[in-house]
Amino acid sequence: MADPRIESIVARRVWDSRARPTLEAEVRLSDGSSGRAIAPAGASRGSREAIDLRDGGTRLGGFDVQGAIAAVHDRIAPALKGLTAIDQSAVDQALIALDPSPTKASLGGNSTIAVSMAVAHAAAAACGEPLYARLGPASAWQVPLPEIQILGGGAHAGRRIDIQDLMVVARSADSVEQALEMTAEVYLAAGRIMAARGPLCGVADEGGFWPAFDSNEEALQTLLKAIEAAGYVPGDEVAISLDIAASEFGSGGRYRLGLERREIDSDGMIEMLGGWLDRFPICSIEDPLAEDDAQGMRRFTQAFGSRVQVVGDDFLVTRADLIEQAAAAGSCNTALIKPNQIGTLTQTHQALLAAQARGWGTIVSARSGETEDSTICDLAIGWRSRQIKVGSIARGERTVKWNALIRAQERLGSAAWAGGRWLPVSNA
Ligand code: 2PG
Ligand code: MG
Repeated sequence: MADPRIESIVARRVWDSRARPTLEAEVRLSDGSSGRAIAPAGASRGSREAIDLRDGGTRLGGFDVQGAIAAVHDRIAPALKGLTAIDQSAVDQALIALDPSPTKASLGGNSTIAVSMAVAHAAAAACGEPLYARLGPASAWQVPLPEIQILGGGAHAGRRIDIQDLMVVARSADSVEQALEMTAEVYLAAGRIMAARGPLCGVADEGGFWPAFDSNEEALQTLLKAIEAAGYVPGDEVAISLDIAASEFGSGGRYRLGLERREIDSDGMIEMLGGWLDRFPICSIEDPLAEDDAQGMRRFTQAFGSRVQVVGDDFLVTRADLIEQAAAAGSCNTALIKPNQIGTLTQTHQALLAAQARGWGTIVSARSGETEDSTICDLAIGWRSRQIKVGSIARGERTVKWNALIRAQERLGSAAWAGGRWLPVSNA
């Protein structure tokens, strides 16, 4: 039978976890198979990442996506019609040819990533395989180690504290099942501790508890207490992972700690974070300095890169060229991989391969605005990314991803588990 070709592409408006519109693409193939995917949306965005094409104005806060939907119908669909769906690279090249700008400035990364992922799902359906099975050889499939948010902050919690994500990694877990159970125990313990201190104020955008604290460090102490209260050995069994998201409160080498009402420079940040690495069992730290602070990022990595995973998110924006530059400069040792930061699956894979080729770690990541789309789980498994980041263990747009990993682990068996013992702990 001839390889199925793309027959039609339809885009429609659907909704994300922040009551904002987003775009779903549905691709139909000549053999009757189909696939769909939904674009996620970030709140703490790197300035060099692909744009989200939004309508602007006052309706729906300016977030409507009629323009992005029109871009799919008027420009993308005619260009992709007739292409072989199982040749993802050719499909993505056609998308890139329509908008070669690194930020997908005219089509929007939301339009292109929804279509790129929907084509991949349609091709998998045509082949009768799960998507991850088409992304790499069976010997490479791996169920990734999750980092899971317990407390939300920064741009996801009205900047109530400066740090954005306070997460845990179940280092000693023997399966993703166990990692999720351990994380749930920590989450529930954190909820009890916070309720005992005063009213629980609900959850932040990614399902972690709303951070009603007087300082950033108090949030860290609470997380440590929650790990202990859940009965785990901090560091050895359950370690802390932070996303500082420093670009949200720092630029030009100055960092404004809103909650503590003080401003520090790059050295001050490195010193403050270094103190946390000494005092808390931290295994990973993301965007410790702002995206424009290449010097600071290099100095931080030189000082602490052997003790902790240093992750670039806003700093690298899933771009292979920026990952190569950072590796050459000695900045970061791990790349966060977000498909909508670059806009096609092929370019996302190139970024992941660039990181892996330099011996770096990779963390495939969701966004703060999410839906029931769980494509990133397939990417992490099929591309053998050792780690994954999805937000918390509460709210359906998060648990749909964790539950997908549970099913995958069941199918692939315990040998496919990435494990977590290999991650260093900063104060061990
Ligand atoms: C991040 C993500 C997820 P956002 O910064 O890593 O926490 O947030 O999607 O808002 O960029
Ligand atoms: Mg981040």
